[in-house]
Amino acid sequence: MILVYGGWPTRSQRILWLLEEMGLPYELRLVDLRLRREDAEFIAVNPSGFLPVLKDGDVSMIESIAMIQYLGARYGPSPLVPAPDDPVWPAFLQFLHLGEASLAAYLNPVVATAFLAPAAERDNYGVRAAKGLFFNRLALVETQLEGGPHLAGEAFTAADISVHYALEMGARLGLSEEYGPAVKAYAERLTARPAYQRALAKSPPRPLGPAT
Ligand SMILES: N[C@@H](CCC(=O)N[C@@H](CS)C(=O)NCC(=O)O)C(=O)O
Repeated sequence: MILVYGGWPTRSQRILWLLEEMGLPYELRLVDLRLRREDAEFIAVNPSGFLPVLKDGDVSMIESIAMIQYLGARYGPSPLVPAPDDPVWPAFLQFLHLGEASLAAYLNPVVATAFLAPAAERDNYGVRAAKGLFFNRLALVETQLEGGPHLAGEAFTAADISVHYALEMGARLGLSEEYGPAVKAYAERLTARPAYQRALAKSPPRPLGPAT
């Protein structure tokens, strides 16, 4: 049985949503991001202490985009994870990775600063630069969506799941007012998907920020 360590709001959303879309059975082991260092079982599977972790038999993985590629290859074929002979494959791969490497990853220091930094250090050059890089790359998403309903073309794929997580992360940081019209409409449309709603129902959102 596939086991996912995580819960809302973390990148485990990507994996839970994909598993629901693919109709694969899985178990969710909730890990509270704020208390993870005290969760000995979780720290044993990822000593660096970040989420999500995916376990599948002897397989143990700690990068969400790699997990998406693993699940598609191991349990596909699936239209969610197009194959190399599919004409949409290059666009799929590009936006699949852009969602983490060029969007969500830039927001990690913004989250840490917003929730953990002393008030006087919240608005600093590094955070402004990270937000600038996020919006610079987000412009590519806006342009792509002006040409079609999803990032790899007509069909919804896991590239949309990847990027959507970054959009939610930005929204939690109060950045969504600055999203373009195509991105705003797309974010709302994707959230209405039944598989997204099923995944969310299994893992009610927890607050970000330090445990009280
Ligand atoms: N590139 C990794 C990023 C993982 C990551 O940053 N996870 C966040 C939660 S969504 C986390 O655990 N942050 C706390 C930390 O890095 O210590 C992935 O895509 O899985």
